Amino acid sequence: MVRISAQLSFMDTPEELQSSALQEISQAGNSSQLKDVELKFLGKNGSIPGLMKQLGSLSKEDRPSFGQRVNSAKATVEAALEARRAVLKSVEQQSQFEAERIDVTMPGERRRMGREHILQQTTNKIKRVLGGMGFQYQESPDLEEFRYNFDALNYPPDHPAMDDQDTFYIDDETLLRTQCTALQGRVFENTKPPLRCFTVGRTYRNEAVDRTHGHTFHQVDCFMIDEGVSMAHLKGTLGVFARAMFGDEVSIRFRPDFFPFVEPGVDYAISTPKLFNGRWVELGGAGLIHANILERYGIDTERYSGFAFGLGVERIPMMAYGVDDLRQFLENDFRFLNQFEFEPIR
Ligand code: FA5
Repeated sequence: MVRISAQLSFMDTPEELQSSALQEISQAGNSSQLKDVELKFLGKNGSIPGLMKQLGSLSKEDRPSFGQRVNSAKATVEAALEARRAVLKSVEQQSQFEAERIDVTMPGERRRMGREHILQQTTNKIKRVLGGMGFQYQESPDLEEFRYNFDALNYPPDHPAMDDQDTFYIDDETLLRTQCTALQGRVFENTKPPLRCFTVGRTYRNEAVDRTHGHTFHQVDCFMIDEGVSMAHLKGTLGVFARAMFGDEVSIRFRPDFFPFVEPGVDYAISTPKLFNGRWVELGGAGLIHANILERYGIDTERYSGFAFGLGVERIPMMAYGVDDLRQFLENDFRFLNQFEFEPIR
C-alpha cells in the first residue's frame, strides 16, 4: 500500500489496521478478549477512529478517498466482530449449558429418614391396645399439683409412702408428677361412672439412677369404674394387655402389695418362655380402687367399684428386646436407637 501522505507515513494504513484487526478478532478466544480487540480498534480512542483524526492534515483531494477507506475498514472490522461475537456467544452458551446440565437420570440425594423413638412406638402400641379395649386416652400434665399426685390418691398427710417416690418439688403445691395415677382425681372430678380411662406419659423421681431406674421414665396408668368390677376383670384386662405386648404364651402373676390408692393391692409380673428363660419380671402395680377415693368423689360404693393398674413403659421394650439398661433409651445414641424396627413390639 502506498502511503498517502508524508504526515501519515509513520501510521498504519486503514487496510493494515483492518488486517491486524481481523487477525486479532479470529484469535479472540472468548467474549471478553473480543471486547478488548473491539476497544483497541474501534473504541473511542481506538486505532481506526484515530485515523479519522488525521483527515484534517490531508489534502482536500485525498480526504474523500481516505475517509472511504477508513469507513470501509471500520465496516469490515465491525462485521467481523459481529460474526465472531455470535460464534463465541454460542460456544460460551453451550459450555454454560453443559456446566449447568441436570442429569435427571442421576439418583437423587437420599435424605436420612427419622423414625419414631422406641418409647414412642411402644406408647403407640399401648394406645392401640387399651383404646381397642374401650379405654379412653387422656392427657394429664407432667407438672402436677400435689393434691392430684398424693392427696386425691388417699395418701394421708405425711404418710411415709410419699417418701417412696423421691419427688421433685417445684413449690409446696406443685411437683413433677411421680406417677401417672395422678390422672385419676382429675377424671373423677368431672366424669361420672361408668368410665374407662388411661394415660401414658413421663414421670419423674429423684432416684438413685441405675440400670432399671431413671429419674425420668414413662408410665401407663389405666383404670375403670363400673358396676361389679372385680380383681377378675383386672386380671383379665392385664392378661389381654400382656398378650398383645409379649405374645400368647405370656403368664401373669399377682402378689400382694401396698399402694394407698388400691385395696386390695398387688404387684404383677409376667413370664414367657421366650424371655429371660421364663423368669418372672415385675411390670407394675395394680388393685381395686380404694373405697376412700370413690367416696371422696361422691361415687356410690354400693353400686360401683373399679380397678387401676400402672406400669413402666420402658419395661416393655426392655423385655421384648433384652435391653438391660434403661438409661440408653434417653441417651439418643443412634447406634442404639436404630436397632429397633418400626412396628417391632408384637
Ligand atoms: C406406681 O407408680 C403406681 N402408681 C402404680 C399403680 C397404679 C399401682 C395403679 C396401683 C394402681 P411404682 O412406684 O411401683 O407404682 O411404679 C410402677 C412401675 O413404674 C414400676 O413397676 C416400674 O415398672 C416403673 N418404675 C418405677 N420407678 C421407676 C424408675 N425410677 N425408672 C423406671 N421405671 C420405674
